[in-house]
Amino acid sequence: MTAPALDAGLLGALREAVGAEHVLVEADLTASYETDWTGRFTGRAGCVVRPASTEQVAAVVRACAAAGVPIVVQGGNTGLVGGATPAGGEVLLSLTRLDELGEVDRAGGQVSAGAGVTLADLQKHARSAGLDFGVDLAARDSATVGGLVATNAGGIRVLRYGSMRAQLLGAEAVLADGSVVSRMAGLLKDGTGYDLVSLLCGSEGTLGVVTKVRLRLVPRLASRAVALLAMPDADAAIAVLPGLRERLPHLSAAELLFAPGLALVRKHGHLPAPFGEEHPAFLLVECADRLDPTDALVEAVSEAEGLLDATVATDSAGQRALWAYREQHTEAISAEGVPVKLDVSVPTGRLPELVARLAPTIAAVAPDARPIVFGHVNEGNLHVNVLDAGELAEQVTAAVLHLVAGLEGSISSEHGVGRAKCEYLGLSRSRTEIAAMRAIKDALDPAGLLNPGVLLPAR
Ligand code: 2HG
Ligand code: ZN
Repeated sequence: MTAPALDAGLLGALREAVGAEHVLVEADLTASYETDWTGRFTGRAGCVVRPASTEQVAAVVRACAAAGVPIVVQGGNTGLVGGATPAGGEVLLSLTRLDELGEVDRAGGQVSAGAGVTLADLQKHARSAGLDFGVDLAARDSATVGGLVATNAGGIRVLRYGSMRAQLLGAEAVLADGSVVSRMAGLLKDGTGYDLVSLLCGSEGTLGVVTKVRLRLVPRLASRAVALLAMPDADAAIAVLPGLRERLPHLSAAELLFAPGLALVRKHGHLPAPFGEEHPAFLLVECADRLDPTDALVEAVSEAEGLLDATVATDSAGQRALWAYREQHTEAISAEGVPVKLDVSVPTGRLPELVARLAPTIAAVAPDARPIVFGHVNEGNLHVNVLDAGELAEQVTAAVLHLVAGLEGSISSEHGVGRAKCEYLGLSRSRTEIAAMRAIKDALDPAGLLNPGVLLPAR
């Protein structure tokens, strides 16, 4: 695949904006930006540009706008829906050099972070000031703040702190014409009209390039207890959660996993079995508090109905070992093959029905496919990874997403819509909503230069 050649005038303007060494055109330098983490999405960029400030991003966007060349925005390249991979010929704007972290405002419980700061660095920074950041997820070492905002990322602590949008107190962004909006004061109350910051969150780079954000921090809760509960089936695992939530005000995570996913994690991660016997379904729960939450967790777990077995870890090595069973799912699945990746949610009351109908729905269109299901049970959010679907990948996608829509669910819970799901957006959003989204897109990006082909379906 040869890179579509960019106009020499545009390349010159980009080099002037960010410095020649930060405009990459050679295939061996651009390759790692052009294929997504899963290997499912790939495309040649006209070039990769690596700005280091909002001003440089604005200069790049102005140059691209003048030349009429579209832009794809990328952070840590950990996205799972092709939203940050070029389709062909775009300028790929990599924001990883925007990695500045401001001083933690302990009085306000806030911090400013550049779009290229990794989640792990943000967490470390907050913790060094005695606070913490409310969003956490397995890709923490590579995923960047900009990508978390673009997708309104969720992760493992939504139960306690909400998704990325709930952490966002302000943002700085470059709009499609190169103008800059900056709302970084971190106001806790602001009733002055449309909330552009909130609108940018979840817009997947289609309305503006977020370069910096102001984030809410949460108290640092250093005492943790983690339990893995073995359950007879999904229904029993799901049914346990309301009781745990009521009894454990410090519950901070509740994750669902099943034997097939655990088997892959054990195989590829070379991990021992968590229990002496094999079990069909598991709930991983964590409590976090200032005082040790172990006793409360043990008591609540011992009263859980349908429990087949349970193990509780109080030291951090044991806790990491239990979390590995859940967090290594994505990598273990990828080590096995390139899966169909779906990320769906349903109203929590309908979660048992979704779990029950998934396997037969997939088997009806792809009898040899292997579904691996896991997820965030409190939000009714399942990650449906399907291995060995082969040429039936699109049929599997359509079947699962229609099933979810029939249960009043969302075709994308926390990974975004990207290129992968945009043709299915109408299953979760009405014509009126999509028309309103298009009107917003057309108003802010009339030439359609920002992430074309992502989020909104073709007209
Ligand atoms: C997780 O919860 C991530 O671990 C990734 O959202 C899910 O790989 C997936 O399907
Ligand atoms: Zn997830």
